[in-house]
Amino acid sequence: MTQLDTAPVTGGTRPRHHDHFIDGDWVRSSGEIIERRAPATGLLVSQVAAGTADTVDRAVAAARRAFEDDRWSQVSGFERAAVLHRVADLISTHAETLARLDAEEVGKPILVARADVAGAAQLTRYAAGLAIQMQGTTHTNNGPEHTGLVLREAAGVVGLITPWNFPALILSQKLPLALAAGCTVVVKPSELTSSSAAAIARLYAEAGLPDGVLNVVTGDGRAGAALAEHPDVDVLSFTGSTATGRRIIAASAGNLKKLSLELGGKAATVVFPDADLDAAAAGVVFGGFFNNGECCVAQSRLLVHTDIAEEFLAAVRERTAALRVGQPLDETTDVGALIHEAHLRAVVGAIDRAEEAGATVLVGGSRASSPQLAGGSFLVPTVLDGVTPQMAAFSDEIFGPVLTASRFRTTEEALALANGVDYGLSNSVWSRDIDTALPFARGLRSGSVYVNTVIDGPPTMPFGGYKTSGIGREMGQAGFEEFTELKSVSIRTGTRPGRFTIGTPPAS
Ligand code: TXE
Repeated sequence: MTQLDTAPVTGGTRPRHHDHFIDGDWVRSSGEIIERRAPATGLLVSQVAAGTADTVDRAVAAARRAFEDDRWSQVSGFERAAVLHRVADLISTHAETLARLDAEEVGKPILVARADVAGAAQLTRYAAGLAIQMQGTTHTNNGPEHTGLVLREAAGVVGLITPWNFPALILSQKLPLALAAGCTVVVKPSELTSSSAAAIARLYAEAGLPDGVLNVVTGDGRAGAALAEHPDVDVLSFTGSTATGRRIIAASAGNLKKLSLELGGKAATVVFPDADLDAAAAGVVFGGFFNNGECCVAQSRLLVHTDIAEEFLAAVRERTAALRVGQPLDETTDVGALIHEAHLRAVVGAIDRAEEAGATVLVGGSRASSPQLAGGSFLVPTVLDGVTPQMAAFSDEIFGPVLTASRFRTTEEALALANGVDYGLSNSVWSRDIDTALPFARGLRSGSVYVNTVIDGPPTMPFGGYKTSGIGREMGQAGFEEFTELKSVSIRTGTRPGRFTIGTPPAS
């Protein structure tokens, strides 16, 4: 069975080292090394090779060779599904190891990391089903002598660039679906959290994925940029910041590659007076602080009706104050360490600026003071009240454990506030009245809406953004189709010659 390199999660003192995975081989690089320190302890936990444009070239060439012979794109969907099912089994077998790698490198609570890995296995199994279901359409609407076939085909070589907040999960929102379609892949994981991607690549190899079908180039934005601009990459799927998404659009212009971009968010969670207020308070706190708030679907803007604002905010404050900030690998931790010290400073800066602009801190607002957490980038979960649309905290993604609170009087005002930001990834609404909740959900300009629930839904539902939250969809049939092309084949039978009048020799 594949041994995954887990030190020092398992107590070792040697940092993990990850090389590039190209054409079935682990390629040791003699160049620059990027070090990763665990954000909770400052301990050096892993080192990755910094991929260059040359490394990306080699990986793309391997993926192209693998795409063009018969080892993957031309095998049956049933064979591809069998490999993906084996990968799903292996992810489940190694679930605890994968979860610990992500918890350590991201700083996220182990309970969240375990749920991520379970999600990764489920997505891989879902993708196996898609491999079998891959199908096009037939068109018999153009007369008896014409038959149209629309073939759904693998799009080619796919580049996947993933972020640090859900390393195993976001990789699995993309990779198995691309493979299910018959594509070959080059992955560039975040330089901050490469270990689970390297481990998952080993599991794909153990499951029998042919060499060259999956390649992993580690490294930072330089490797990502090389992949985004590579002329032989057909599709690029990216999750990360809107700023980097814009750079990727520009970089991809050379060969007009197909893009799928899942970018930032600034979700509103709207609470009406008739909501189940207990459930709503629990949902608001979960939505705001899940995964340390480092989450594109963080429900980071609470909009609460004035009639219940005082009572509801008191409940939210109480629940927030009860969250346990702690070491990521501690089973009782609700909120772990932020991704790195610079990010913690940026989040504290956003809180300070909101206060200067007139917001008040209901709870939290500073880094955790406990001596056990002194070595890491821990922030006390924070609720800011009195946040207005004029403040940056209302519209800018903070990406940390910070919930802003604003009030509304009418449904129209709530909808305008919810939609009044550039992002449109997700929102949520809490009301027991279907006549309130459903029209409100329909009025929201976002790719996902949660009604009386939060950050919820199976992998069969597409996920992606309106407005600056992105282009395209992940998961669901729509996510699968991002990795395919359609080919229309027109077939004519019967009296063909009579149809073509241009170039017909004159009758003599
Ligand atoms: O993201 P980047 P960062 C948001 C969040 C966070 C901010 C910055 O607000 O605070 O982004 O995080 C690769 N061409 N999100 O700096 O830079 C990079 O190596 C191609 C939201 O980590 O977008 C990494 O693999 N690739 C988000 C990936 O892009 C490039 C999740 C993401 O990095 C590149 C993470 C370039 N020019 C952060 N530059 C979400 N949607 O959930 C960097 N990369």
